[in-house]
Amino acid sequence: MTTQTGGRPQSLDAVIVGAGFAGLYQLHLLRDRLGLKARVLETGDGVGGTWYWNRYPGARCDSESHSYRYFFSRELHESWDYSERYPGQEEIRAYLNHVADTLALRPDIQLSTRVTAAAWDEAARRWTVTTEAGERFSCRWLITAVGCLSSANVPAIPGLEDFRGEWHHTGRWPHEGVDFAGKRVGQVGTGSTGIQAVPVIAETAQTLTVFQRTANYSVPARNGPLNEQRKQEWRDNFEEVRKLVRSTPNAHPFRISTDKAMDQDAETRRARYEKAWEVGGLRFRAVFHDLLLSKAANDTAAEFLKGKIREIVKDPETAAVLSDIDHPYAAKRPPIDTNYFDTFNKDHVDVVDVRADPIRRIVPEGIELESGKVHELDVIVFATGFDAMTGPLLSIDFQGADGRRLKDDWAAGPKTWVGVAIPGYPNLFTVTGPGSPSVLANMIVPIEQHVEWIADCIETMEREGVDRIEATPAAAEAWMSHVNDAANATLLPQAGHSWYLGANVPGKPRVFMPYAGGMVRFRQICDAVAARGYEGFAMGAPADPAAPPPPVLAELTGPDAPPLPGAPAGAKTSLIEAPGV
Ligand code: N01
Repeated sequence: MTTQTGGRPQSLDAVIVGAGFAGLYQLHLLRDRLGLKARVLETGDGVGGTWYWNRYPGARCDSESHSYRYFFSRELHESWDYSERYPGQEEIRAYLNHVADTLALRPDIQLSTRVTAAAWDEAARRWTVTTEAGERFSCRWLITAVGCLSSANVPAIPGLEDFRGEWHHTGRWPHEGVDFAGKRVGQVGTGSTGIQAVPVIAETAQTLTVFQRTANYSVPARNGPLNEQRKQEWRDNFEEVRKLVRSTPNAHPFRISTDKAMDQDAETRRARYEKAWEVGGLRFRAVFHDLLLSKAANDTAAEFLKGKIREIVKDPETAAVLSDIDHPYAAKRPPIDTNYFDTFNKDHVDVVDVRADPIRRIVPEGIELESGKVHELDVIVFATGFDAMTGPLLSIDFQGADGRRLKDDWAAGPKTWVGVAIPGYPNLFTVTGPGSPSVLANMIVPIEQHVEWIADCIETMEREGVDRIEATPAAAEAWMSHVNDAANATLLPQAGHSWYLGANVPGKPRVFMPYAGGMVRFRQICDAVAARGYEGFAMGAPADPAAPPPPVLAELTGPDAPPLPGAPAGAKTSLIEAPGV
């Protein structure tokens, strides 16, 4: 591999940062469809992105196998079977390696390469990308495929450096694994990750103490092997599944009911929840249309789920701690599990309520609480989440037009035009950036949509000889205001401590980052932006700070908006009809 550490940077048409689902597909399109000289730069020493890093015990996707895969190629689809209802981390990583081999992507992926900075050169109309090792690349197009949840958030608890045992963050799990046998393990965090890890860690640990700050709902995943008949069914129904995931607001392969919880009598409601509990998984969210729109509706689901915790967990005090949930169901990302609550019935597993008695510090022997009680531990597992959405982007020192810096421009929160472009940063595209539906949907679908939209845009610019494209400030302002309106039309902001709002990272601005207006609406808006000659963008010259907001947004989201694609005749299109999650 030729690289330059001094002198002239290596020249490419496009640099893609990250070799997960987004980066691999972006490389395929730019190189194999557009014929560009493109390279992926990836920090890890293998492909896989999220699934390369998150090797913690129990790591598994919450999207169902037949929907958690690329949909752009039938051949690729037919060349791969997952073995279980939900794909495990190892299998997803194997799938992405299979994709890299099948599409012969490896020669254009540079591993073990962390991008640290990127600077826009206005005169040359190119980006210079710099890596940690000091290599430099010059490119016309720069695409970040860095994921939404890739900056591990290790809480700044004093004393961690003095801890005598070992500690690990789930998002940076050692490749050789961690041996818990005979060890006293403490786990901090009970989000989707923590809830997956607890039952598996408990299988071998001598003791497991779970430090819970916010109690959480969880629905059984009902994972299990897929038999041959089911695998064949998914192969045969490729087109149907593809159509389905592209037609639902959350991009999952099931429809959200049009029935409202409060229109049912209590008995019918309960029967519907019971059935969804048996079916398992994120489908529980789809039982009623209004679960994220009406607090009264949500309360009925919340009470049902809290009741289940009290039924499963035998010790009433433990059950009370685990079911003392302070936010509406699904206002934070709803976890699904395999035996999570049941695990607390084991004698060697316990929960500590660190909202009642907060963690004061880490001492050499373990974790000390405000009350002075010390929990002695050999291993601490931080299942404490991520500096989500903006973290991975801000870990790169982006210097845009006129020397502006992204960390300054986003000091009060991120600003993008349809999640994909940032005013002041020409020719930079952010796959599933802040303001995209991303994490509120089955990720593969928004990733494919963004990657294809970016490839189409670059293809148009290359064909038309446009060497510069930049989102206007007014487009980004209007979009973030719409993202905010979409969130406020739901109960999502009511989980005040959620990472959707950036509330899990001290000092981070509280801005609702993902787009809750649904994937169907989002695709419709992005398609219209392109069809109308890239509205909201300036082409060939710097964006005019005084340009008006793009009319496309008001036309597609205002009171006279046309129906969403696939909506029944006569359906209205108000924001609250299309919430994601
Ligand atoms: O992280 P989280 P995660 N002291 O931020 C607690 C995706 N995912 O890794 O809620 C004590 O949700 C924190 O407490 P609180 C999915 O999108 C997908 O679990 O801030 N506790 C919380 O309990 C998910 O949403 C899959 O009060 C502290 C936990 O740590 C996202 O990743 C599987 C603390 C963090 O929960 C992130 O999930 C797994 C402190 N100082 C995850 N700091 C798939 O299926 C934090 N906490 C694809």
